[in-house]
Amino acid sequence: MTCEDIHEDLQKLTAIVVESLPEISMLNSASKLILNEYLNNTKSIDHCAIVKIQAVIDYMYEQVNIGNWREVKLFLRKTITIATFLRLVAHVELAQSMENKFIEESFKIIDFGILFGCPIDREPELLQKCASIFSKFCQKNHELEEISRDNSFEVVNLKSNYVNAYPIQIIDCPCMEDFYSNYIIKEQPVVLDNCVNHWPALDKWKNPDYFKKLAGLRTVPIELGKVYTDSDWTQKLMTIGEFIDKYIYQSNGPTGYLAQYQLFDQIPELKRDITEPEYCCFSDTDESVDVMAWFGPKGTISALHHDPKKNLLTQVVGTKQLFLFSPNDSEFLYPHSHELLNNTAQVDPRMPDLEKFPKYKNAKAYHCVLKPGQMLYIPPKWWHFVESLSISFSVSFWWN
Ligand SMILES: O=C(O)CCC(=O)C(=O)O
Repeated sequence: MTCEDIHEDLQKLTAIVVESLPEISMLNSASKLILNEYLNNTKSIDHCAIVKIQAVIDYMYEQVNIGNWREVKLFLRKTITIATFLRLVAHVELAQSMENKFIEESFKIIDFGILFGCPIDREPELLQKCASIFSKFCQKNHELEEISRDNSFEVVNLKSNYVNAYPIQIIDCPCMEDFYSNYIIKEQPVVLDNCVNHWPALDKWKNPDYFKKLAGLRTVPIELGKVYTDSDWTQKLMTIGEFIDKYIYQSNGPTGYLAQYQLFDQIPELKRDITEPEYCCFSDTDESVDVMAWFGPKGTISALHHDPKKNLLTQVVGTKQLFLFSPNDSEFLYPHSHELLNNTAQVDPRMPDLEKFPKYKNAKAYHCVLKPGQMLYIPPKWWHFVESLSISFSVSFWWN
């Protein structure tokens, strides 16, 4: 892969992007003019063009951050995607050399577009494809050291023997019929053993260098702080490399957690290491399954909360302990009263404050320690509290 190859691959995508301009026909005419002009004549791109393209991106970024994210008009986010693509083309056109800085900057441009833009119909994976072009370039031209095996994340072996909690049943990879009738229909949690033994992730993800090599330069949102209900909790964008170095191995400072993030949509190469469980076919809709990554150091906590979808939480690296409660026990768990937080409860099941929350004594807690290769089925609306007992990577599959 040479610079010429990068040019050529981007040129092919440029033709597709030009065809998708009607998707943003509602855009103001000044911005439209800029995008049209430079997409149709990439050779005319100069430093002044970069300033104009960046101004379109900045303006769109301002627009999408006004009001409720879910109500943002799609054409604004599609414009971010298209303008980001053009910004990348401009970056390549004016590059003096293909040094590390150039590659780093390329990934920064692409990830901004992935995080704040949205897929265009003509090529839904436009920016992911751009990222792959640059990843290939990195692998070929910047030979990275071999992954060292002794640098693996530590694994903690613990038994589930929490007092005052019922252990969640563990079963060996059930047949589809058994899982459907006894757990999905009856809405019962269960730990599944030996269902993901074939996942390459179980071996590959043990090693932090694997992520650094594959995606170290990619930007992701990291949650900083102990629990999302704390007032000092915040989020920060950083590269996966920086996150691993500063937060996965950290012993002081705030906890950093790559939590509930659709990492596999951003970096499809990682998706090859896992497979969607067949049990997800028991669905009431045609909607696709949401696949979320949870990557953090020892001690990450997801406060007691519930979600609307079925969930297969799969432990890939390290160990987590979970407490579950049936939706029938909601009143004993003291959900927050604010409407934005009413799916989150105030009780910490590890050390419940019975003076403050006396009704908790009526709640029936279920507990498990989830080990690498195990999957926990969490039925919709079941309350769950999650604590990582070591460095941990989990993947959850949410579906309706
Ligand atoms: O692993 C965690 O920290 C939380 C997982 C979770 O809440 C979920 O998958 O719904």
